[in-house]
Amino acid sequence: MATPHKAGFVALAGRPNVGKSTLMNSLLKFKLSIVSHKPQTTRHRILGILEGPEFQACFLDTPGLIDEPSDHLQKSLRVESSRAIREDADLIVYMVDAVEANPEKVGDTHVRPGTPLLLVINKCDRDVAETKLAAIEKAYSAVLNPEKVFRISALKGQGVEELKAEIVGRLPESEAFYEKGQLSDRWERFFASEIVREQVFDLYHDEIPHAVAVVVETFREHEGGKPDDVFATLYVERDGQKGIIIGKAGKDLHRLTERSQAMLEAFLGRKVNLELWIKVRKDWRKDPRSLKEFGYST
Ligand SMILES: Nc1nc2c(ncn2[C@@H]2O[C@H](COP(=O)(O)OP(=O)(O)OP(=O)(O)O)[C@@H](O)[C@H]2O)c(=O)[nH]1
Ligand SMILES: [Mg+2]
Repeated sequence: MATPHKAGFVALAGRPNVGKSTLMNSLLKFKLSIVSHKPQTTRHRILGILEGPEFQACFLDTPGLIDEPSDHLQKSLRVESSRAIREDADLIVYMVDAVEANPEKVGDTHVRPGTPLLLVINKCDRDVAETKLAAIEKAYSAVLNPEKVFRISALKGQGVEELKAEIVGRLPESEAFYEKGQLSDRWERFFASEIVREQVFDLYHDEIPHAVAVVVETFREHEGGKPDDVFATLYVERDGQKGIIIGKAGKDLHRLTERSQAMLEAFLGRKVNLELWIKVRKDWRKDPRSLKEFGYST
């Protein structure tokens, strides 16, 4: 008898910066989700599909969970995460940062009982004492009651194959949810805006990356080898931020455009002509209408 097909949704949950997006990319062996060393990089639930002939694991990368949202954007991020974790997931992979986690202060994990959960202690390539790892495992297990605990390095790929096998083994029997061969439910336009945002996280400091929203206005493909046109607007909250992004004689904006274009070309596997425009939308993070316009759920 043929093995029944398995499929399900696997939410990657945890505080900001623990390595959720890095793990999803490592599982997919493809850089789908943007990563930075600054917290609150991911702003949407991002679907990444891993499949084999007999399974389809639909990973949901989520914005890092924060306790007290301070503006509408952060509220929107929390809604996205909660929905993925509490409503969509057949399995939760809850990630903890081995270096940053404080086993004495687990706090609210935002996870409600009822969905099977794997506890993943990430960044184990860093120098962390065994006593600390054991304390993290104990403290988080007491709150989350995991089916199993993994110690991994998403960055180095250590332990990722074992985790993947466990996840696939736990998928419920089901038909595929998405057409086979599909990698995500978002399109090139979305990933183009994310790639620009990743470069903003990389090149600018302090509040700037958090104050930028990227909207792709035009994505025009051309026949006959002419590069695709990608025109995007970067919204910032204040005039001063616009000046910082542009830099002296436009130098910084030029560097941002150049780097984003190279990354986008690598992602798409074809040439693009990227143009970026900067506009001020005062305090957009506090304005539900702007959030909606920029593609955030409200
Ligand atoms: N040393 C080490 N660094 C890691 C590991 N996994 C992720 N990182 C780094 O941790 C930082 C955060 O990684 P992300 O994948 O963006 O974290 P995230 O949980 O998606 O963060 P948010 O989207 O802000 O919630 C990046 O600088 C990663 O390179 C790991 O296993 N080891
Ligand atoms: Mg992320």
